Amino acid sequence: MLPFACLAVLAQLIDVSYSSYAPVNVSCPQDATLVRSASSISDDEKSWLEKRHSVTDDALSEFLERADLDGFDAKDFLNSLNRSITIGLAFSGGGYRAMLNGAGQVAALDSRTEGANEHGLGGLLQASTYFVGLSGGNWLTGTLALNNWTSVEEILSNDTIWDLENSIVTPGGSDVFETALRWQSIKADVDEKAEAGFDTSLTDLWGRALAYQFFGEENDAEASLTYSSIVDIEAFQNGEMPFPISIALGRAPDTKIINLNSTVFEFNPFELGSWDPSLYSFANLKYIGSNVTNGEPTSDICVEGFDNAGFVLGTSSSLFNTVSLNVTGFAGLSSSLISTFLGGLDGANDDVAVYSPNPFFQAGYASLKTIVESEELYLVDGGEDGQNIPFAPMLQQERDVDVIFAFDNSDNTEDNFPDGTALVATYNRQFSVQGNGTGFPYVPTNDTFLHNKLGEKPMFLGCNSSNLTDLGTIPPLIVYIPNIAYTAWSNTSTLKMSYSTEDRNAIIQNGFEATTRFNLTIDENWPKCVACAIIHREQERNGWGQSDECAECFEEYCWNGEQYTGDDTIVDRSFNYTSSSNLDKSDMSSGVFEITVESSSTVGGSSTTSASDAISTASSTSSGVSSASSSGTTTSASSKNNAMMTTPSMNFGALVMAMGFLL
Ligand SMILES: *[C@@H]1O[C@H](CO)[C@@H](O)[C@H](O)[C@H]1NC(C)=O
Ligand SMILES: *[C@@H]1O[C@H](CO)[C@@H](O)[C@H](O)[C@H]1NC(C)=O
Ligand SMILES: *[C@@H]1O[C@H](CO)[C@@H](O)[C@H](O)[C@H]1NC(C)=O
Ligand SMILES: *[C@@H]1O[C@H](CO)[C@@H](O)[C@H](O)[C@H]1NC(C)=O
Ligand SMILES: *[C@@H]1O[C@H](CO)[C@@H](O)[C@H](O)[C@H]1NC(C)=O
Ligand SMILES: *[C@@H]1O[C@H](CO)[C@@H](O)[C@H](O)[C@H]1NC(C)=O
Ligand SMILES: *[C@@H]1O[C@H](CO)[C@@H](O)[C@H](O)[C@H]1NC(C)=O
Ligand SMILES: *[C@@H]1O[C@H](CO)[C@@H](O)[C@H](O)[C@H]1NC(C)=O
Ligand SMILES: *[C@@H]1O[C@H](CO)[C@@H](O)[C@H](O)[C@H]1NC(C)=O
Ligand SMILES: *[C@@H]1O[C@H](CO)[C@@H](O)[C@H](O)[C@H]1NC(C)=O
Ligand SMILES: *[C@@H]1O[C@H](CO)[C@@H](O)[C@H](O)[C@H]1NC(C)=O
Ligand SMILES: CC(=O)N[C@H]1CO[C@H](CO)[C@@H](O)[C@@H]1O
Repeated sequence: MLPFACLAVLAQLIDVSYSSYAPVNVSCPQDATLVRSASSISDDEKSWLEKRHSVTDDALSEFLERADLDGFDAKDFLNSLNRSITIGLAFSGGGYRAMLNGAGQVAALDSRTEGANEHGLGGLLQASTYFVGLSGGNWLTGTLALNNWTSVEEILSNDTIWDLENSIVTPGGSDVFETALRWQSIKADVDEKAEAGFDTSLTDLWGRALAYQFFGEENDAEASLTYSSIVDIEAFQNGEMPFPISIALGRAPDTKIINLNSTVFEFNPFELGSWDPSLYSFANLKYIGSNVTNGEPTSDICVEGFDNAGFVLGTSSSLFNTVSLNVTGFAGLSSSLISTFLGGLDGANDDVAVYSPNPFFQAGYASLKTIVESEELYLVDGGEDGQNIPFAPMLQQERDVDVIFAFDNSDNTEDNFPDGTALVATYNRQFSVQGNGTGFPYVPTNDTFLHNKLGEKPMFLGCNSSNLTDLGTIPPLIVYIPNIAYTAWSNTSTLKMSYSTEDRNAIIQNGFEATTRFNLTIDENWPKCVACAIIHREQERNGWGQSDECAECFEEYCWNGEQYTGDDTIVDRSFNYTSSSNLDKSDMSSGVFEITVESSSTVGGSSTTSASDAISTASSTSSGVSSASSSGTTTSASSKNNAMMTTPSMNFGALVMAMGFLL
């Protein structure tokens, strides 16, 4: 045990002054308003898309040729269209489970991955336009994009990125000094932002800590790296990488987030904003942090650097609010420790990422004034409204997406597999005011999903446009790919904070297999069927028929549209997901499968679950949002074992607990 005082002395001995995390003053860009209406995509995105589409057209042509559909000439087909086919990828939330499964899933689409072209869907990533992540999924998309558009294979050969052997809370492992120094330097960075006059929140600490895992330790974990700096990456400028987007939710002060009212924000390399009527505005991302009124800077001095990369990735995954914070409620922890880590933080809103000043202050485009009237903007974890797969940016008609590949690594069931709840949330939202003309195809209910074992293989939704004419608009076709366990128990807890390199790699490999129908051994025609899904909306638009081969694929993979209404929905994992699975239920008690404590999700100020309760009894009561699958906190706490002591969770309560042990 290292006495706390000792740490304080240590901190003074070491130079912990870094100059780069705090935002800086710059002169404002000339005659530019910093906020615009969401009535279209930005001019920047438009001109970027031209470059990207010339790359995706070629990549898609190659992908379709490799798929080798009967009597189909890919070049002729694409040339006969008067537009480019737009493909989007969506990676769900679910902590490190989602990041790692997502890594395997994206590797299966990446022609840079060994074996992806031979027994996977290699080239699909190169043919995709949008690359959207939420929470744990945004750690994946953000790590790839912000490391100079690296690949999963490159990351695995790099021993500093995604080193999860030690948890984020105790990065030094058994080396308590290393851990103490790490937190000390994180604290110094956040203090510096506060000293520069900005409100800080726990998400600042969280985002800085994440940065060490995503960007390596050099340069103080890239303390000054911003999300908007993606526009400087050569691969982005040349249109050689897809358009990364990270999702978060807006929360008006003292409100709860519910699905139909949430404001879905997107961070993209150019902008931060929302298509939802409650905001309907986009702000120039590089200058958020500047004082503005309706997008007009209030002085000549603007601010840059607020969109710190770690902070943005932390915002999308700001899970702190799944356990309401009650700092004074922590028994047995010295108040000096707490005040050290919370000193200078704004106590009232510790559970959200604080964006102050609000870039949308008095913006004139919102139909609901709650967000634009506040001087601060509060953002929370992107999955809190149950929409754990980030579809929203790709359902906007302005973006004109043909097909979305949706990777669902949610933990809806007792044993942390998805049950399609995220699909239901997005389906329902289209009929609310916030839906605003977005369409989403009919989806199976969770009961149907479980009863019909729809989690055992990929599924196409919205196959037939003529059955979708009652919806506001014809939505993209959805290719849904769930987390399926073939060679590793990939259903780890959302709150599992450390992974041995072996387990990490096993889950990534399994993600590849889940995306490729077990390396095409279950269905060698899988790439053909994916090709059929990609070209389908264009065939429909042009009134071209589908080949027999594609019709067979649709028979195999399209949801039949029938809902199950009985009550036999219990899933017994002793069945094989497929006969090719190498796993057996008995493995579940060992290997990488692990059960850990979770607390039920509570959002907003009115439902409070004291963190100390959650920690000491692992049972919490909640009047919060029951449908929030978030990054996977649906399951009630009491049904899971208390393993908090050995598996610190990513909520702040555990962070303080762990520091308590350490010190
Ligand atoms: C930035 O400008 C504001 C307003 O002029 C000033 O109060 C603040 O001290 C400046 N910050 C720095 C770091 O110079
Ligand atoms: C593209 O082709 C479709 C179908 O042939 C047609 O309806 C549409 O007007 C065309 N759009 C443009 C911009 O040429
Ligand atoms: C599936 O393919 C991946 C990528 O080539 C490979 O790493 C993995 O070992 C393969 N799985 C099996 C079961 O052969
Ligand atoms: C980024 O990657 C490109 C290759 O895609 C390489 O040419 C360039 O040097 C890299 N830039 C940095 C800063 O590493
Ligand atoms: C690992 O990644 C970091 C950060 O991008 C980079 O500086 C370093 O050179 C990489 N190391 C290896 C061995 O590739
Ligand atoms: C949701 O939005 C509707 C329409 O603006 C409003 O009437 C309702 O009170 C909101 N519900 C919540 C819980 O904020
Ligand atoms: C922004 O406004 C706040 C509050 O009025 C002020 O403290 C700060 O100095 C301003 N920042 C700049 C860069 O003008
Ligand atoms: C926080 O915890 C203290 C001590 O357990 C308790 O008295 C107080 O009511 C709690 N506050 C809230 C907002 O739950
Ligand atoms: C399906 O979802 C509903 C609503 O969220 C929930 O009440 C029900 O328990 C779920 N069914 C199963 C089998 O999990
Ligand atoms: C077709 O539309 C009906 C509603 O009109 C819906 O209930 C059904 O599930 C849809 N079928 C498919 C395959 O989506
Ligand atoms: C599991 O797969 C094996 C091998 O294909 C098969 O023999 C067995 O019947 C399957 N078990 C279940 C419960 O489906
Ligand atoms: C298609 C559609 O309904 N668009 C609306 C979205 O919301 C904005 C702002 O409220 C309206 O102006 C659009 O007409």
